[in-house]
Amino acid sequence: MGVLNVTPDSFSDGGRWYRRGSVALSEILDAAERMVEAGAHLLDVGGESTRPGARPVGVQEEVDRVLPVLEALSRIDVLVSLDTSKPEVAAQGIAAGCHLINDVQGLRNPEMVQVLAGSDVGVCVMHMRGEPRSMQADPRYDDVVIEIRDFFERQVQTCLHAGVEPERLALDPGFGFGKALEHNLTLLGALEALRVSDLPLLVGLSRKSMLGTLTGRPVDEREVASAVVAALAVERGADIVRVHDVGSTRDALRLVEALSEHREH
Ligand code: HH2
Repeated sequence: MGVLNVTPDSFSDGGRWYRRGSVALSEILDAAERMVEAGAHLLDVGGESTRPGARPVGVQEEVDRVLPVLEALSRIDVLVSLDTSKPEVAAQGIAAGCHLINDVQGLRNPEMVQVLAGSDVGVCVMHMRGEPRSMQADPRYDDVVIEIRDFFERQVQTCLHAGVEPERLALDPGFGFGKALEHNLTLLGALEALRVSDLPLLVGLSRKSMLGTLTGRPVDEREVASAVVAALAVERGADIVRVHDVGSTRDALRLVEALSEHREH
């Protein structure tokens, strides 16, 4: 899953495709095509940054950012995901043809569940502790794996009761969303233990501050670390990786695939 943020303030690609209130549509289309050529199967379009401390945006502002991009992407052959937690934005994205709603608030808003139940798109349910404004202020868990697994189980049940078929669901532990470094590392080491009902696991570690802490590198120098950690995540059970650098991730995943075929020899 390649990341395309149409925001002025995302932590790594903020301002790249969205400047002075307007969407750089032809540039974003070029970037999308490059990601697809590099091996992305799915592109994740986001109109609101969720980095710690980010300013929330209103419905209309988010729609104005993402809708032209969704319409433009419908012209290329790729699955498109919309990263939103607002049911009104999701409804408009679905009408514009997106294939998946990626909700970093994990369907906290019951209206989101209703919008999804009335559609046939895929759904990524991500775990976030608290709100982006304050989520990194001393997050604590008794047992981070059990708490996130319980959360997944509850949200899956909510979806099933509302009529969202299980084949449409993917689950994401939400690395860096209300988690300290030790929680992120524990989760990465326990991915399979998070799996609920055999549903696919999505993970987003690309360029995140955890990688900065571990390597000492600023956000624009975390490509290698991101590719390595994506490969490790896939080895440990991740089914979808959300990344900014598709080509290097693809290389790392090819190596994992080749090596795992020869594991027993
Ligand atoms: N991480 C970010 C945004 N959306 N969605 C899922 N499912 N999983 C993630 O880990 C995830 C996500 C944060 O990264 P980014 O979009 O690059 O930054 P920002 O939130 O600042 O736009």
